[in-house]
Amino acid sequence: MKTFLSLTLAAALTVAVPAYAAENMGHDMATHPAHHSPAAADAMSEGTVKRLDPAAGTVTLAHGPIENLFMPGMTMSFPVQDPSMLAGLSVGAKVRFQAEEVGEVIRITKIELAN
Ligand SMILES: [Cu+2]
Repeated sequence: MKTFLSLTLAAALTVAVPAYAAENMGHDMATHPAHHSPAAADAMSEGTVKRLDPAAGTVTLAHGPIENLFMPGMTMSFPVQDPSMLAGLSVGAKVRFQAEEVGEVIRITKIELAN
């Protein structure tokens, strides 16, 4: 009887552990795609320039997920920290950028051409 219980327990664990791990992995990949990146804290987000407004100091980006802001991909306008950061950018350019939330305002603190 003791042997039977041990085998049953071992079988249950063998099945339960991989199922749990697989479920967790799926969750992570779906909601936090860059979570395990070693440089996640200051990772650059990616985007494409859709519109530039140097007078207003804003750039509209179609951006991918912004990990540090928990923001999914979308198209939106960002104020930049300094309008001079827009120099060298053009509509259609692929960029990497860092966006930070200061108070209630999200600003781009770094932006560069991706290639
Ligand atoms: Cu956004």
